[in-house]
Amino acid sequence: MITGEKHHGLTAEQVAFYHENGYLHIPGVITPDEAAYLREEAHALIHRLAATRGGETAVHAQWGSAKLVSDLPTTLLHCHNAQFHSAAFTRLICDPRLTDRIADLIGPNIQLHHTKLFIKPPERGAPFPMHQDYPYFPHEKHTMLAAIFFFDDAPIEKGCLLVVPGSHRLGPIPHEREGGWHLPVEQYPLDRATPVPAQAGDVVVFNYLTIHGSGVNTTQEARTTLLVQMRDPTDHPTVATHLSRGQGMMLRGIDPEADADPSTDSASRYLRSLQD
Ligand SMILES: O=C(O)CCC(=O)C(=O)O
Repeated sequence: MITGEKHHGLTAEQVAFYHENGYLHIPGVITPDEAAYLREEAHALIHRLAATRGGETAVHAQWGSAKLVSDLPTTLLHCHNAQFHSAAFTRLICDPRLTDRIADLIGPNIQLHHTKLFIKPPERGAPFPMHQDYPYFPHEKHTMLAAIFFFDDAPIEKGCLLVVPGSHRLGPIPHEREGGWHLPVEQYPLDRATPVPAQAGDVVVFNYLTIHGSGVNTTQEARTTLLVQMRDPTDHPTVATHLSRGQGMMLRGIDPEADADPSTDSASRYLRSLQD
């Protein structure tokens, strides 16, 4: 049933934890059965893409800087904006069990920036060096956050998310660009960050200023996730970068600026005004 009513929410403690620490682990957002279904859908999609595009390397997305934090020959399988490939992901990113909770963090109107499906393969799933997401797509008000859905369990040894609690309060920090925006690996080693192990069906949310990364998957099972990057629609980009198909789709509430100018979404409108 489609309704504007709010059915899900975070506790006052969860909201305070997010604002204090810059991240939040929300257990059981979807059921284990749903997570298992989406896991199959994710693996089928990656196999389809690899077959269509001429092999697994066509869906490899490991950052060049991953080799700075691991000597293993690691790989990462990836699909950008998975909702354009399977309606299961479209339904997921609009699901009020996600969006009602995100509304408690950034307000009632939630706009999609992009999604990323990641599979860290068994024994060699690639790490992410510590970084903020800010340099990839800077915005004015810093409402931007990521919610990672876990479709299978992600204990520490599977390369779970790692965070530096409270680091969002530092604001934007200079990054190294080579091999993907990342922080100096000697200064921000993975083993000094706080692990956020998760179970199938959980969601971990973090602000784009929160320093985060993840380790190598050394287990016998793949780690399968969908990262959903979202913002308040009135939080505009400050640089014309990282635009992608589907950006600006409303996941919850309204886009007050689109109501005033229906020709395009708020991000494109703002970028057009920068170029004028
Ligand atoms: O999925 C992960 O382990 C981390 C992903 C990440 O840091 C990113 O995409 O910026």
